[in-house]
Amino acid sequence: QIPKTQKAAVVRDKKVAIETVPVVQPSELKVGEALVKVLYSGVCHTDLHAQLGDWPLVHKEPLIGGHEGAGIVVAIGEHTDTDLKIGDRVGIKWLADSCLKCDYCRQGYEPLCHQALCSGFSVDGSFQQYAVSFARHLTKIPESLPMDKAAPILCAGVTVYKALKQSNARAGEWVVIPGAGGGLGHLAIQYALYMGLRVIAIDTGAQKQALCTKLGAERWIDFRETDDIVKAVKAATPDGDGPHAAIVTSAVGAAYEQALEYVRPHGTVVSVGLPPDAKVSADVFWTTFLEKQLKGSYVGNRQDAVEALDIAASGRVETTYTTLPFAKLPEVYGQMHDGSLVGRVVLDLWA
Ligand code: 8ID
Ligand code: ZN
Repeated sequence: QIPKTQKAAVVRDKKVAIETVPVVQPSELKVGEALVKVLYSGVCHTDLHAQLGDWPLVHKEPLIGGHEGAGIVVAIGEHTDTDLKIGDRVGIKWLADSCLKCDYCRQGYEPLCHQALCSGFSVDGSFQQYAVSFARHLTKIPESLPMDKAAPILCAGVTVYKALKQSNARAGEWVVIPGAGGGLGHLAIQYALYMGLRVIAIDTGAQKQALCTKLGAERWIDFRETDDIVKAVKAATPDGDGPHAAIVTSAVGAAYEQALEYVRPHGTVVSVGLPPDAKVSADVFWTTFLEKQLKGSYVGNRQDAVEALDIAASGRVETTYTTLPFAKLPEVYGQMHDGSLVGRVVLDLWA
């Protein structure tokens, strides 16, 4: 019942096209691998970076992108040590595999494993109807969470949830989210509220403003209409000292420029967005004198993924997305590139 061919979005030479490609058959799976029938996949800005080839990293070529895949296990490689069963609902996340034995994996820093493999980058991802993934890194999707709603949690959700944990911001404190109207940002607003934080959203345009406000951001700053971002962010907190943390989810470097300036003394800037060639400039005197911190946060581990999905299953976090047929992917990249996408797009692989 597994077909011989399928539809896949294939990147070649910085261009993406929907093609018909072979399906890896169950008998071809290696130990540790599982075949997942992908129902939905979210589209992350990372997929666009991969297509454009703008990161200082090399991906496989040709490449099938996608790393927010929600699907069903249809086959498992022989002799695989796993609790997964055929029919299980699972998520394919960015981290496709890691060794689980090294220093980093043992401490739960799985994304830092030297043997880490990334879905839709170093191995083919979820922009195909049948994806091969690794049983030990697939994440079970809670029964009560619909598959389309689960998809964006597998990268955007887990990433911002982890970043918020890394910020050390506690209930009652303020967090600013540059990029709040995008895929990661609109989920960051919701996870922040779930953690009891108060939210300042930065992005641009009436639609993103409406979304951020609806989701519970108490302050809105339009980066295109504001001359002095530092002043505006500081003024947005009751004592004028600025927020306790910034979760920067913008895909362009400009959003990083003032972040260390506007967080309050002892505040933390968590860098999440991955613009190529961007720099954060930190004034050594004031960073030291005011005890400010800059931290990078890169996706999350298996446990973060389970927690992020659980919170979504509770209904406290919900993706604002548009579901589109698979074939629309190139157009979605276009909108993402010009910044007009609000929230997330989820592709229906079978529409
Ligand atoms: O693990 C990680 N660190 C991780 C995981 C997943 C994604 C990092 N990322 C990276 C992506 O590779 C990308 O660089 O996070 C970035 C954002 O991904 P996304 O949320 O999927 O992108 P989006 O939906 O396009 O949202 C970006 C938002 O930023 C706004 C845009 O308007 C958009 O809403 N933005 C821009 I462009 N410039 C801004 C600025 N100067 C800005 N917001 C505030 N200030
Ligand atoms: Zn992603």
